[in-house]
Amino acid sequence: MDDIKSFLKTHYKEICITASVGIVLVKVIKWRKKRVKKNYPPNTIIHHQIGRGPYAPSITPFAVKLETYLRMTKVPFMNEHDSLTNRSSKGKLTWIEYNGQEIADSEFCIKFINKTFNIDLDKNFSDEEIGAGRAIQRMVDEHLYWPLFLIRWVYDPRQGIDVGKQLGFSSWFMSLGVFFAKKQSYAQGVGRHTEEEVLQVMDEDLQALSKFLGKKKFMLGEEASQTDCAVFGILSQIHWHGCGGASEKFYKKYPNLSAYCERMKAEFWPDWDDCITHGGTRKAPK
Ligand SMILES: N[C@@H](CCC(=O)N[C@@H](CS)C(=O)NCC(=O)O)C(=O)O
Repeated sequence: MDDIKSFLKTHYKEICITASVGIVLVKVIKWRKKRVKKNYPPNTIIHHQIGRGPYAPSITPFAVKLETYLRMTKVPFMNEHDSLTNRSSKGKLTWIEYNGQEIADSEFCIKFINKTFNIDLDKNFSDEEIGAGRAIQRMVDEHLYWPLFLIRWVYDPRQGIDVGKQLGFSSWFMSLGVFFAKKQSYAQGVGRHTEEEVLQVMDEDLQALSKFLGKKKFMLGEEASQTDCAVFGILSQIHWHGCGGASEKFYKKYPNLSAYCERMKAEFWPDWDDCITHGGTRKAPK
């Protein structure tokens, strides 16, 4: 008995967290089971995303990336703002559905769109440019995302857009979010660095983007490409959603990135003001 008591005493934090996670998981599983599949218009991409953001169309870089691609390619699509609870088969937030077929992960979605609608935005670029574009996409999606994630969830969660407030999390739920954010970023690897090191690698990625962009209109040249969607998705979070003091401080050093964001917005989001909640003061009509 004493053993049990001392175990409970020393592990009460882990027990509480495990129990809370269990309750949340059971609720989500039950909810997903109850979910009724909706009928959508045929031959239309249904973009499941989490709802509009306060100053950019989403607080998720991957949703901004994918919707920018849908706009760039002009394929028929509609948004369904439900993916906070209705996640992809891979458990992530932005995904698409087409004539009942579900596709998860923004890059796989783009591949699917290209194949289905016979699109090749890369056709006017050289192999070297296409190769560089792929490397940049991987850098922003798979690396630069993580410092932003850590700033947003762990280092500075109340700064910038205050992610907990955006998602309607109570402070208890937010602590759970921070716990999982630490675990995820540790497993990915970037979360093993010190905060100073993380900010340093973030600055290096921004500098690389700025140097590569130089005076060009878009990442690969005068024409927009697939790469621009990933870059704009991530930069939109720094440019419009602040993400706390640290990222803004670095970002200010690269005015060509800032001008690039405004250019992407003007080119692909003429209805931007209808796609944001203006700091949460109103419902976005689109
Ligand atoms: N590789 C994925 C990444 C998507 C992703 O990481 N989304 C985040 C939101 S920004 C997410 O779903 N996080 C929730 C979670 O990991 O549980 C893609 O390109 O779609």
